[in-house]
Amino acid sequence: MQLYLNATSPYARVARICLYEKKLIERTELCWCDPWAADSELLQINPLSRIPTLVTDDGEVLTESVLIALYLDAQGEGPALLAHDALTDTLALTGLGQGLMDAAFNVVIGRKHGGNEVDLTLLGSRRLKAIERTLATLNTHPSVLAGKTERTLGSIVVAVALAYISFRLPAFDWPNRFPALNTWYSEVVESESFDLTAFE
Ligand SMILES: N[C@@H](CCC(=O)N[C@@H](CS)C(=O)NCC(=O)O)C(=O)O
Repeated sequence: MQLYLNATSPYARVARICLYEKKLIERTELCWCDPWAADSELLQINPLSRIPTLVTDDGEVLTESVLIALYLDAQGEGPALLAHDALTDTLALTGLGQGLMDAAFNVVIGRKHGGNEVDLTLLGSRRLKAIERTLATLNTHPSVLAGKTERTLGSIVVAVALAYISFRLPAFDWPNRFPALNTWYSEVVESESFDLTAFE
């Protein structure tokens, strides 16, 4: 398999973490790329020019981090990332994490291309408020309060979104403001899969 990625994309990091968790990393070539480049190799296989993009051993091209994670879950070894007996819990957490990641990523891209004043626009302020509300929701989420720190699709996506906010939007200062979430996060990320994929 081949995974197209870079070192700063939270979506690509989810896919890479899943490769480690499912013991598929050795079987995968990592193709480092710039998804924003106009004439990249990535563009030849994915018209959206987005990462992560996974090329399977059969030559199928998969996009969307969560869909790639589901494919890897079916292909690899070890505990299920989306276990049937915890289906709704895992999907609920995955949705919150993916939404948090989308809001944070759009704030970062908005500021990069439109300056910090983008935060004052209707969309900009909606995204910032969405991040704030989602952090507060996660801080009292039943899975967080119950200390469910197994690495599932849900906990992985949420933890990567939180790591991305620390990396790109440190002013949120979520680890100090949401201590229960920080305790949960610290346990989820205690693994080779997170250590070896840190944002750079
Ligand atoms: N919903 C997608 C989002 C992927 C995405 O937006 N990736 C960014 C990098 S963080 C990208 O490749 N952007 C390039 C572009 O949009 O042209 C997923 O979950 O994989």
